[in-house]
Amino acid sequence: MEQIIRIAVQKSGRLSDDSLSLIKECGIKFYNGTGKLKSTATNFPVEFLFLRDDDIPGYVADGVADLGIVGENELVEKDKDVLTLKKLGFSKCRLSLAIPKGQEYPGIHYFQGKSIATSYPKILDDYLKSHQIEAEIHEISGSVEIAPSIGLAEGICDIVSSGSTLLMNGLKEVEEIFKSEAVLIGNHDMADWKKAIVDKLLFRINAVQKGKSNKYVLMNVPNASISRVIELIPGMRSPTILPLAQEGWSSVHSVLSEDQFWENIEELRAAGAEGILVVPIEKMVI
Ligand code: PRT
Ligand code: ZN
Repeated sequence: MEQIIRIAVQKSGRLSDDSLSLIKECGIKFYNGTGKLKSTATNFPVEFLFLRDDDIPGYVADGVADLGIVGENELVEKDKDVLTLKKLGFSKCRLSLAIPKGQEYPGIHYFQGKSIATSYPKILDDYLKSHQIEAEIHEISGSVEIAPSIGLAEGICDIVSSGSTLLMNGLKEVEEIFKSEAVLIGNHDMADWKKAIVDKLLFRINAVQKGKSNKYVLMNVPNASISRVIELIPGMRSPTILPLAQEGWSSVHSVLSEDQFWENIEELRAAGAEGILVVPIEKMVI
């Protein structure tokens, strides 16, 4: 039998583009024709299943898929026994409680005895219990934000990203109850040969993620300032220093996180660095 693992990804929705981009950035090539439910990579032992996100935790728990990419909100709500292998840093959002904007909000006890509409009854129930609030949970599968205006519930618990959906529906966010981002999940009982493929994939994902959070920077520095500049941008092992054609100057190359770069930019300029270039890194293996 061909040794190949299966990854479940969302067929179409807010997770799918970033999931597929990550896989492509890992150098994995596959054909993703519209309407396809399955696709096999041409250069890595993996087959993709394109599914609704709601089904992904269950498919991975049952071993129909070995891995899956899903939002933490969906994972915790479905409460399936799977491994969380890696946070992926995209599809970030929060699950929040919201109420009509004209209402005063004195604190979480506002919800005592109230009705709340949500597609996430488990996460909401856990949250309310942990705050000793008894409320009536109305589970609905979509358009949660209209529930208060049609008299279905007094508040809602829904995913918020920019907040504009709440605003458009005359609601205000009052409690953030859960933070979510896309995660790579895995089946608990994978054979060793499958784990070896998963390790290779995780190695690639790490290289892509490190590359994204770091930048390659180049700058011209007067030789007298090189030691100060090295202190500011120490790099992976140490910066590369190349002489410029103009005497007394060098080109200093280093790798640093984008945050570190912005934190040190003023000091770099004060040390005499000029002609500073910041270049994206595709992959980074340390
Ligand atoms: O068809 P399928 O079941 O696969 O997809 P779906 O419709 O259930 O999910 P989808 O594609 O909408 O979202 C997939 C995952 O993306 C979610 O489970 C979250 O983990 C994540 N995510 C990130 C979001 C959002 N951002 C988001 N903004 N999921 C939903 N929304 C919706 C939210 O429900 C609300 O209606 O966007 C609206 C709020 O957005 P703002 O920007 O107006 O606040
Ligand atoms: Zn869904």
